[in-house]
Amino acid sequence: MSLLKQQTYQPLTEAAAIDLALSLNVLPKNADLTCKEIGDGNLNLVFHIVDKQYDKGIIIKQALPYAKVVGESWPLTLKRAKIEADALKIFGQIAPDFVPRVYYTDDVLAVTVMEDLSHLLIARTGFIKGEAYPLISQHLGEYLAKTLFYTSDYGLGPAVKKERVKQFINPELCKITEDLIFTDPFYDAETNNFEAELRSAVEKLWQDEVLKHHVNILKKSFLTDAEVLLHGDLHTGSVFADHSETKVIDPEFAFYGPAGFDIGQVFANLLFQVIVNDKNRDIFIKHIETVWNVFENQFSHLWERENKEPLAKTSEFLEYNLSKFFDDSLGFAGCELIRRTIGLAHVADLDSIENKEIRIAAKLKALELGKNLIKLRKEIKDLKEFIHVVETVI
Ligand code: SR1
Ligand code: MG
Repeated sequence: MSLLKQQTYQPLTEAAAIDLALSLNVLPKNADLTCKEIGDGNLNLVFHIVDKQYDKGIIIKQALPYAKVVGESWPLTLKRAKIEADALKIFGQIAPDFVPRVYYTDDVLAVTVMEDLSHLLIARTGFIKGEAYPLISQHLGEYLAKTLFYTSDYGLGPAVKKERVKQFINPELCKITEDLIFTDPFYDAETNNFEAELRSAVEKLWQDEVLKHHVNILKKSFLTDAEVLLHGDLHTGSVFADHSETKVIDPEFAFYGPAGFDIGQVFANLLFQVIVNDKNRDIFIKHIETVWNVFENQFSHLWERENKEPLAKTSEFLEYNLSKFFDDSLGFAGCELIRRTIGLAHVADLDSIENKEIRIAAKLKALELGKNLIKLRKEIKDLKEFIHVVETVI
């Protein structure tokens, strides 16, 4: 039976992914297709299907009913495929240059068929290989300004926004973030994973009551501040790039939350390169500055020209919002730095450093910087002071 008519979920094989591709009419009818499962993320299967003759491809992404990174003992909702497809469509309308096109979705198979981006590289992988992608920060700043403005009360109007909040209720994926970013790294949880050499620094974090109070405040913001439709997992493994293009993928963690969360994840994942990449350190500091400057400029422009709330257009209220986003983003960046260093899901920027002494030194810096950003976020008034705090640690 054709996969399209199946009423039940089944994980695809490479052969089944080819059958599905052929039945969708998104590739030429007589296509000679090859397929490879290339998923290297924590959660899903990703099939890359290529038409050898015309050198054209598509991606079929399928959610598994469990978290691949842990195994079948960690069940996970298939509904995240619909959340991801819906978010890709919305972000694709708002910022088409930076989002892959979606060709087909199937909620039963938990499948999204989308544009092949294999001419690009995952940004984290490129960074580790020494690439710096000159336009990535300009593009991410623009992506953030557009997606965070046009999904807010001020870009959508409160009634439509409330419908969206309902559409993107995403409790299981939010729980992963609540646990892995805001809870587990701050006590002796089983999910944590770190080298013995880090233990004394980690135990200091666990005993730091002031730090944990700040993390509680940030977690409360994540739980309750339904400001904008977030990507929800905007690290550099969710970005494809080359010297001229940037595409943001994988919004399965999308939900209505605080705008600073997406910005903070971008900051933190660029900061890993500031910490480890001696050669390109200044370029990555510049990238961080550019993300914020482009975001601030373009968000302000949209706020002033497209605001649906006439009384909200004042420069004081814009400033109030930008200042909240900035403070929040530093705190969320701090939590991301810490959880990627000692929590369940690490980053290759740190873990791929072969020399143990250098790796441990880099991880200690990530922990120190994370802690400082969380505690000092409200005292850090602008980009200059932010970069100063970064430079005192590295
Ligand atoms: C069990 S999922 C672990 C991590 O992978 C995803 O990409 C998110 O970052 C999540 O926290
Ligand atoms: Mg992902």
